[in-house]
Amino acid sequence: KMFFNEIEHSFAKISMIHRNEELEVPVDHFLSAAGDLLPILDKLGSKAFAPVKMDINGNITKIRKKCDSEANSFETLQDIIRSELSTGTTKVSNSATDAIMWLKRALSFVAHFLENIVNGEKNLTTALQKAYSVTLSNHHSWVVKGVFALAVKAAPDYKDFIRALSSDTADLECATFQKTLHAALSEYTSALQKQLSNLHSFYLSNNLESNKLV
Ligand code: 6S8
Repeated sequence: KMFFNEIEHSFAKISMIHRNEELEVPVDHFLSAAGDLLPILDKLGSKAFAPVKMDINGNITKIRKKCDSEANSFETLQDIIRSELSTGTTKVSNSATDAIMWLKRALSFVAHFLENIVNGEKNLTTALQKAYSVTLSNHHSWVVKGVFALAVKAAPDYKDFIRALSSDTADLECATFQKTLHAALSEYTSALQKQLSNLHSFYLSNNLESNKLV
């Protein structure tokens, strides 16, 4: 394996599922792909990322629990939300609808960050700040914005980030390797963007997007 060392389940390999005329996001593969981001945060090594990891992991766990607790199995994330819509439980505390919304927001931040990298940004702080300002910052109070500002200071430099994505034997200076990594990152990011925008449309059309700040 030359790149994406830790990633077994890639967003790039997800096939969307047909429901009527629409495409929807498959539960299992999407949650596994989200979970595979967490070891990368570990590799980046900072304790500042622990709360971030817990947040993503917590939402994955909530969604999986919801699936395990129901007799009927949910194939798509939209299936889960439709089930909560039908029982009027989208707004109860710890609803799967809320967990999917926050996972979607976190991943949208990651996708914008990666898009900035794919477009040539080599300053990770800049890439993270730009991504934050168009995603999570819209849902954060000034207190959490302060937490973000602190966490961003623990961002690794570009080289360490690339190393964390790559296998131990990869030659990071090799042009062929760089091209391959760039292509893989680009494919990964656009697949993720597509799945998130599909989910986001579903939230908007069902009026499920909350505008409460945390
Ligand atoms: C709301 C909210 N969650 C929570 O209150 C806030 C948590 C902490 C936010 C700190 C933000 C700091 C980000 C710093 C990132 C720096 C990383 C650098 C890495 C290079 C919700 O929580 C619950 O989720 C929900 O379950 C429910 O309880 O109201 C609800 C109740 O509250 C958030 O705002 C989500 C925060 C998620 C941050 C995701 C960051 C991912 C970061 C980096 C990943 C980079 C990986 C590179 C991968 C490369 C792949 C190829």
